[in-house]
Amino acid sequence: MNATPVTPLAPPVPPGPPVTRGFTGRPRAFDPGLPPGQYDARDDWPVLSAEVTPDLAPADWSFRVDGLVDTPRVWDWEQAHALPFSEYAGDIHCVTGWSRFGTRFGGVPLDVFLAAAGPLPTATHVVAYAHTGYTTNLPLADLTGGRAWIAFTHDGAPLTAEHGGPARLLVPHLYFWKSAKWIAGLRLLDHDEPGFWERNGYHARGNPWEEQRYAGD
Ligand SMILES: Nc1nc2c(c(=O)[nH]1)N[C@H]1C(S)=C(S)[C@@H](COP(=O)(O)O)O[C@H]1N2
Ligand SMILES: [Mo]
Repeated sequence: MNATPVTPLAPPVPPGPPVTRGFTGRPRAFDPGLPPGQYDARDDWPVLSAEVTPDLAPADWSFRVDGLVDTPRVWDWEQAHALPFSEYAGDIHCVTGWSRFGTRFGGVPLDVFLAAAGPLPTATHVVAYAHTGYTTNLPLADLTGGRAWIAFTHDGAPLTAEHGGPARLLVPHLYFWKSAKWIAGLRLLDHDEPGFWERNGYHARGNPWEEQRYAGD
């Protein structure tokens, strides 16, 4: 089967006013349990990809940690699956406005990969890069403390290609554009270096609870 082509995102799309639900005429459900300005997408899980979905087999997937580390490391599919797994059960938030309650992802905590590579004391930031060339930057501290994963499953099933399978970064406490699909590696740096959306005006950190959507927010 061929990979499904997805509509590329036009850079950068402001979230705009909430869309009304046609048949009730009521605005979308803004939920007090969600970060400001977000609505509950319910069962809908939109696909948002700037690139065409790659046909990336597990055998062709690898994950590197390089840059300011003691030992640059690379894991293939089997090596990564020999590492301790854990689950994330909770919400995700896209900067375009949709959120999903109670998602469930499985994977390996980033702490495990980082401990193996050994970040140097000078490392403060990370550029996450995908097998497709997509990049996004994050403070190193946002990837530690059991808050970030290399995710292989969603609801117990292998991650589908359009949602980043075979493996994606998952950093659910930040806006979802930080969760790079088809993740290939992390480069540790001693400074912040904007990634794809960040060069196009999006915020360097992207904390949804502080509504850090755009640079300057
Ligand atoms: N490689 C890659 N990763 C990406 C993106 C992308 O365009 N390419 N989009 C980001 C954005 S804006 C969001 S909201 C989520 C979307 O993930 P989903 O398509 O599984 O919902 O992936 C993020 N990771
Ligand atoms: Mo997004």
